[in-house]
Amino acid sequence: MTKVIKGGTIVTADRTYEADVLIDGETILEIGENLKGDETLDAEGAYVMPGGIDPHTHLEMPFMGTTAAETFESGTFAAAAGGTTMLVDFCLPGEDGSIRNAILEWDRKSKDQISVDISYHMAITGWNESIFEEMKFAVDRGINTFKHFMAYKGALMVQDDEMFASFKRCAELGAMPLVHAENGDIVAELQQKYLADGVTGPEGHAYSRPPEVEGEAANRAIMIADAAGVPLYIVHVSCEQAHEAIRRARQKGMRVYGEPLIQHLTLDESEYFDKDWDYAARRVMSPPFRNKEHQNGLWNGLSAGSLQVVATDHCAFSTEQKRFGLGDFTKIPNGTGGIEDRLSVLWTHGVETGRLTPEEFVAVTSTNIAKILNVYPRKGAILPGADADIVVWDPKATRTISAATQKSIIDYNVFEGFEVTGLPRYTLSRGDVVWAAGQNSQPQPGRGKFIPRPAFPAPNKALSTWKALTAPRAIQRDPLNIPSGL
Ligand code: DUC
Ligand code: ZN
Ligand code: ZN
Ligand code: ZN
Repeated sequence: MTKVIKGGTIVTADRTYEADVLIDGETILEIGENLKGDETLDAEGAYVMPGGIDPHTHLEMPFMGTTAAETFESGTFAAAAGGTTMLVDFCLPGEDGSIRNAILEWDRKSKDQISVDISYHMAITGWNESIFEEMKFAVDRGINTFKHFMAYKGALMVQDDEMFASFKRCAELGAMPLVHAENGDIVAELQQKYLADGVTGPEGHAYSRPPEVEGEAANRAIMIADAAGVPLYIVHVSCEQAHEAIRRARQKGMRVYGEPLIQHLTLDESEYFDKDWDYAARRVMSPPFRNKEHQNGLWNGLSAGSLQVVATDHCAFSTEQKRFGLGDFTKIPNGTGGIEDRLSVLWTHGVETGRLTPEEFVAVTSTNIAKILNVYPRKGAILPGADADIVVWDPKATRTISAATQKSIIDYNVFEGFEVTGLPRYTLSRGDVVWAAGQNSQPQPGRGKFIPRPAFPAPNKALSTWKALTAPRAIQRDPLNIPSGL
């Protein structure tokens, strides 16, 4: 069974050209002119792009005394409706701390529900050497990224020695560490200070997590990764302090990647102040939304290449769940959604405004992600042999974002009222049309697959600039690589 996507303009991360795409079963067979297939999808007036990849979601994840309400079924339906064909979800060990059991649990929960493809990042929430054996199991199963929380003291937070041990093991296994960069000790103390001062509402969340705590943690994680000789991916970069750390590291030759969220790019801290409690609490996430200056910095980073990908950190709670934090902002479940709206909001606020080219849009929503997470060119590419994960993008279609019409099962949307231009006409996942504008039909739960992401190529000395730890004594330099003056 073949399909041809006809009459569209193909946009990849490096070029834009007119051609048809012939799909045979699950993969792209040919790209060229006047192609014919058993079935034709009309792409006149549309762009044909690699399907979006959301590198950061938390579906049905137990967190802060409750469980994220977006399910694998509703989350992947929302993804498909928004042009996203793969997501990378965070797999979190349970009470027993076992990575192996966490993978089995995530497989069990997701298998019959997912309608687009997924992959996992594994969370490291503590350290002992037996975890190393389990990390091997994860890497063998195609999980090549390990997330470390530097915040959430008393729950998920890891200490520097635990991170260093884990990062060194990542280096050995050809895996890459990820960090949630916020200084959890300082956050915990600021939370108590604001509560003691009588600040109990959602604004206290923003006050207690200032950009400085994020910048400090980003710098610390970069140093630890460098010492361990491993690349580093910093999730939800929200401020200039963290961005600056990444920029500086990259300039020095370190492989450090930064992931801003569509929320931080378009929503600012005014969402927390002088608003009703529910409105503000629905927007509580970590890190919190920042001011316009930080926001502009993130946009600049995307165009300059110092930030490489755009994610959502989709971790969605109902209003009822948010109300667990009435009277104490530290108990408001942290998280917002965006899985369905990431592409259209980024197109509207990025491409339509001239901040990003269409090619850059494809790079930051798909291709760069596939490359950084080692699943390219199976995903993130319009090339013969690649999975036919494609979005036929109508740059003229418009929508007013609203919880009333979304596929997500959450009772609100942080982008409520946003007017967007640019929406999927068709979303294809491994050759199947999983979304067609106007048809509104739900893709088949369970058709999505787990996509293994193999270990990265052999650890390489080029991954570290910290010669002091690896070089023979005679040529040791100080940690900043400043010549010793001899
Ligand atoms: N931040 C959130 O807002 N939610 C989930 C986890 C996180 O780090
Ligand atoms: Zn996080
Ligand atoms: Zn998060
Ligand atoms: Zn997250």
